[in-house]
Amino acid sequence: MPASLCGTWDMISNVNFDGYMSALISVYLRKIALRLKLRKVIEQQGDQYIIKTLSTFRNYAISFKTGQVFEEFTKGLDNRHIKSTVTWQGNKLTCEQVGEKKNRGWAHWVEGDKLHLELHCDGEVCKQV
Ligand code: 1AG
Repeated sequence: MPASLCGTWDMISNVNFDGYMSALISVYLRKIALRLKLRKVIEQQGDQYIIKTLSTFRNYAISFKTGQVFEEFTKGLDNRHIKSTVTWQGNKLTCEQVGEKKNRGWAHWVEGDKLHLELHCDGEVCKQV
C-alpha cells in the first residue's frame, strides 16, 4: 500500500511552474500564479478522492474515482475540457489528461513527510513539493 496522500500540504518549492504554465496560458496570469504559495488538501474514501488546490487568488478542486475516466474542466486555470484518468502506478497517484494539449498529466506521491507533485504538459515539467 502506498503512503496516504491525505492531509493539508503547504508548498515549499516549485520548479519550472512558469515553463509548465507557458504550455497552457499566456503571460499575464502566469505572473500572478507564480507568486502564489499553493496549498493542497487531499481527502480519500476508498477509491474516491477529492484534491483541492487552494490559494489567495483562486481555488481549484477535482473529485474522481481511480481507474474511471472523468470529464475535467480546468475552470479558472487554462479553462480547457479534458478527459482525465487517475491510477496508481507503484507509489504514484498518476493522472493522464487527454485533450487539446499533448502529453498532459501529473503525479502525486509521498516521500518521507513531504507531498510531491510533478506536472507535465508538452515538453515542460514542473516539480512541486
Ligand atoms: C492541478 O494540480 C492544478 C494545480 O491540476 C494548479 C496548477 C497549475 C495551474 C495550471 C495552469 C495555469 C493557469 C492559470 C493560472 C491561474 C491561477 C493559478 C491558481 C492556481 C491555484 C488554483 C494537480 C493535482 C490535482 O493536484 O488537481
